[in-house]
Amino acid sequence: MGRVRFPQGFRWGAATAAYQIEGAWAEDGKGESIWDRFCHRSGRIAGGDSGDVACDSYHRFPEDVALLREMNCTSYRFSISWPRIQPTGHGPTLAAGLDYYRRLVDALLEAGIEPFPTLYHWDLPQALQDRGGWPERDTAGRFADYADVVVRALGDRVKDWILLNEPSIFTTMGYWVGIHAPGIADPDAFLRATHVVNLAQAAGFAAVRAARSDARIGSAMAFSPCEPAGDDEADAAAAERFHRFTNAWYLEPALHGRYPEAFVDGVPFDRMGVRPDDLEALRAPFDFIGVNLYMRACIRHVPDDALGVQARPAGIGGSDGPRTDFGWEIWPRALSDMVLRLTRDYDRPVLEITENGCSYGDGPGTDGRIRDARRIDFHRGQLEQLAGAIEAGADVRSYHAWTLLDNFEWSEGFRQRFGLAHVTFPAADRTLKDSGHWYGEVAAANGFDT
Ligand code: IFM
Repeated sequence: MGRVRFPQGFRWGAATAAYQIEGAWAEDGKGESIWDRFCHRSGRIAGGDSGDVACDSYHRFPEDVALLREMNCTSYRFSISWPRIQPTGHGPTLAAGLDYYRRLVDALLEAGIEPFPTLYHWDLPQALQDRGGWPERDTAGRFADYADVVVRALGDRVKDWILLNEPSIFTTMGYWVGIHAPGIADPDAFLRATHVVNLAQAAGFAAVRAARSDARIGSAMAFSPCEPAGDDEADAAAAERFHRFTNAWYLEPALHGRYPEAFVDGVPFDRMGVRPDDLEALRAPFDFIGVNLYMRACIRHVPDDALGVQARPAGIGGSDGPRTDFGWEIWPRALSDMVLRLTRDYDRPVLEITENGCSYGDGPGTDGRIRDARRIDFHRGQLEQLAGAIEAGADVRSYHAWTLLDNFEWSEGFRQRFGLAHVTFPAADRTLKDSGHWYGEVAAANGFDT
């Protein structure tokens, strides 16, 4: 028997996002977000679900804090709903919205849990979408103003800030594939959105730094180590292009003021709307990189794509590992491979694991207990790999399981359950699963036996 250990002071946490758990979608003056609109009107969410009520965390957050405490968590990653603070995305702020997050933060601090908020986890105010959304340059400045308001209000109690959650995903799914809000499928709008989001990231970084010089600031990126799907050189080159296009597209601009060479015919600056002085304005010298990781990507060369990256995943992960109930391949090495690549490529940056988890539908047995052994196996496998990467030199400071509660899983509605705690919908009653109890033991012991 061996022991998987983590460094002293390593932070154990769980993650959530406002639209996925809060509910109260139109309460206390909150504005409409693109997700409110998309759920109410698009007809594209499984089961016709929406985040109108979700886990009702807007009213029941003390129960969330109690669960975190029961799991010995020392960190909680949650997100702040922009339209709860600025209903139309600019102008006057809502005292009730700021007050809600103040109460949440205070409850966390009182429980000995560090608040780790994300400023943008996909719920853009609909009014900003009506003015063009992320493809519109002005949105970058609006985001910086919003970041300034929030950090001035909460910065006396919150030290660590995540600017954006998974920019590659919300731009791709929202503006290119169109299955997430705002439901647009337009490659040119997508390309412009990627640049405006990078401008927003840098402007947001500067705003947070100006409001609190002692803040720790980063973004949470969706990472997947990219492997060639086949043996030929074309797939190998495509895998590297795809890595640059997904993993590095929001990192290279922030850390080096440049776009990576992801396109076969060069970066499409014109289509992206890049202006002469823009590249320098993209810099955001992060204090940490947030790592959201679920799977590896196995990439094929495709000569006929509309963007010019000429690379596409051959499936959801690879085809060798077992799958979660969502159909995602389980490949624990993906986490260590990615963490070690970031460690090599960016000169050993501070890394925070901001999301990692799996969807399984296990519900309560007749005795009420939720036996989700597969989730325990999943986290165990990932954590073994993570400990190995730390041993090999990576500077990883925390691990946040996705997610604290079963919640609204975007276009999948409530049918995918990623939580360490089971939630009944629509009653929103919470019960810790076996995995939650196990996670609490790991957090308390800062490791586990193998
Ligand atoms: O639920 C999402 C989360 O909002 C962003 N990262 C991936 C999770 C699982 O799909």
